[in-house]
Amino acid sequence: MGKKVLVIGASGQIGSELVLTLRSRIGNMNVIASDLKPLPSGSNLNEGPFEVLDVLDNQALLNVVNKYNVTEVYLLAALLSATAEENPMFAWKLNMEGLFNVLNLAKDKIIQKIFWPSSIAVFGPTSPKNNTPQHTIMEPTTVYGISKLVGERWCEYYYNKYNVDVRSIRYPGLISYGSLPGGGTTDYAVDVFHKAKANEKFTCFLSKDTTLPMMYMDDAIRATIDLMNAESSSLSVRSSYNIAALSFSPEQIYNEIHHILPSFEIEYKPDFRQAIADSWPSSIDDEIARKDWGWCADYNLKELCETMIKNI
Ligand code: NAD
Ligand code: AKB
Repeated sequence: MGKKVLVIGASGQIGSELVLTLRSRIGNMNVIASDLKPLPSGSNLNEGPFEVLDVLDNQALLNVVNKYNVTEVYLLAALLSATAEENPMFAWKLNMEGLFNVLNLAKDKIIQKIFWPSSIAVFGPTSPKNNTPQHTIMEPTTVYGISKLVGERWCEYYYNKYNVDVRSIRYPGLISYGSLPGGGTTDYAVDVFHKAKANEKFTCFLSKDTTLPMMYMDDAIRATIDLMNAESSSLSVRSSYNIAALSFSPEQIYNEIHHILPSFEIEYKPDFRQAIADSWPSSIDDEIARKDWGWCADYNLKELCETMIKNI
């Protein structure tokens, strides 16, 4: 039986790009996209199967997995950092129960492999801020970060205890033009391009010198697929891998965009997301991902800005 992949949360910022890449590699019919929300007409996810699916509905999840003989699940449904702070109990429920529902499918040998993303949000104010190592102090102060850190611990537990082949990456803030981000603290770094292209002044919700780890979406998708294709024996981390590409502040990205669009203006009005950003690393050490499965980022800040401005 061939590979059949189910992507849960497929209409989001990552899913909408991941589904297209997976379909181009293994065929449209072998990648089942699913989301809580029905697809809008004309969506480019319409080229292959799509199911309306709530990951919290265990029976509905099992039905979809059985219907398509799914072998691998990419679980992307979650509340992100800013939205999670506004609804902590629901964020905990979605981020944890969704993960358990999928982990248990693998524990019961119904599926063979899982991808579940973690985040740089697993680190907190007591973690080293620069070149944050893979293994270090982790005391996250956001509900999102707590749910991701606990999720990582469960992934490792399921691997050790039940031999569940679950793989994970701690994504930094992801930047893409294909779809809008869904409620994170790094969203400003996508919004800024939309305002610049619309010739409007941008009000940034972080202060100008807040440096965070970021990555262009193509690099993140490639990392995800490379990790999923890596030999199991080469993976020394079964919680979640640090990966890094670049780090910049709002002022630095503004300067880069301003170079290309000289009339673009920005102002800074930090809100509650400033405290979240202040608790996160500025840069990440990804040595172990490089060594284990050959991870290496492609895009630098200049290429990222040029690509975003050209394509929005
Ligand atoms: P997103 O908010 O853009 O997309 C999430 C999707 O999940 C949405 O389409 C939403 O409709 C769907 N969804 C919500 N509840 C659902 C449910 N109960 N059942 C099924 N689908 C549901 O998020 P994203 O940016 O694509 O992030 C995907 C994953 O990657 C998340 O786990 C997130 O924490 C992680 N991550 C993202 C980033 C980033 O910068 N985008 C960085 C680090 C980690
Ligand atoms: C967020 O800002 O919540 C996400 C993330 C870094 O996890 N982009």
